[in-house]
Amino acid sequence: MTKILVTGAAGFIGSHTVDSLLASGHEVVGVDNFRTGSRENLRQATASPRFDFQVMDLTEVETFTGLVRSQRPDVVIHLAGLVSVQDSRADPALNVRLNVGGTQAVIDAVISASVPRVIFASSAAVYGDSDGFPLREDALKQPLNPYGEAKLASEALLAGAARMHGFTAVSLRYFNVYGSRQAPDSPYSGVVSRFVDCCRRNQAPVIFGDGRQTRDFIHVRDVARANMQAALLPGMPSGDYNVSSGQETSLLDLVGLLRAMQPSLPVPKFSAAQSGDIRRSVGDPARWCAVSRFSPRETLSAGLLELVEYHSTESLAASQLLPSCPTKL
Ligand code: UD2
Repeated sequence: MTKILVTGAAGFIGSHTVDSLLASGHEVVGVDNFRTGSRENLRQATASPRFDFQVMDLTEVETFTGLVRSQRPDVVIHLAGLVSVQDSRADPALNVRLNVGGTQAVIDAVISASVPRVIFASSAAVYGDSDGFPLREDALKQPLNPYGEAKLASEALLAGAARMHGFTAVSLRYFNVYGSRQAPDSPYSGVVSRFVDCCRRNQAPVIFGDGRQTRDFIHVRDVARANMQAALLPGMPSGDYNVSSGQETSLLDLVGLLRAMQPSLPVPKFSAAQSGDIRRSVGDPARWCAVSRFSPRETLSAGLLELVEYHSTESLAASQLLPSCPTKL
């Protein structure tokens, strides 16, 4: 049994990672400050006697180092951070404090507690306006926002510390992650969660731009499995790895898949393209596949169908619980 400390444990990717680790029989210490994560995401995990949870902010460096020193995990999976690209633009200093400062706090703690391995949640945002598709790890890195810059800086800090102090540092560059527990209700939510929510409401999805921009969608269970493999594989080499499906899907294709599942979904509306939007994104997963024998298990159509069905069952259950709408309040 391996003991793994997960930062950002109550978040979208964090909670799925915790669930996978517990299901495989490991001991997990979860840390989260609930800035964006929720207790609800940890409902399954908290039922396990092998799960310990601490409400904590990584930027309280001494407290966090104290926790890592007392728990002595075999691996730290560092997923905590400012997750919104828009927030990183609105408040670049907060982005540096949470996304670069948070990584430095993890580095300080693992050195102090002699933790032999760190897995870091990096992002396809490090490539930004790159070329040569599918993107390989050595592609040009030109982030288009402070979030991508902070991920790139964190990768460099971790790799440097790993070389100097002799631990293993693995940065996993997730592409567009989708799946359950991704909030659909913020203007900054991922496109899949927003469009699936449109299915639930039977409302027209709004496409920013012409819909020909592409993304590489990867299911959160595949990402959780990649995190677990990176944490547990014997002799895992330090380095940067794409965690991607290798499949390039346009937004028009995404809407087409959803309309095939739910023919009543209204045709999409089109709105102005978002500034700084990436035109093409698809990652080559070959490096990670070679190290881990990883191949994504979840196809986009099966993953979407599961989400659409999950949300329709949820809204049916909610409508049965709710009293009928009052005509006047
Ligand atoms: C995603 C991640 C970001 C970072 C980046 C890496 C999310 C929310 N963001 O940004 O954190 O990792 O990838 O490159 O996961 N769109 C619409 N209609 C909508 C919502 C979005 O047309 O209602 C478009 C949007 O303009 C973009 C595409 O859909 O062209 C994907 O948008 P996104 O916010 O899901 O993800 P992205 O790739 O901008």
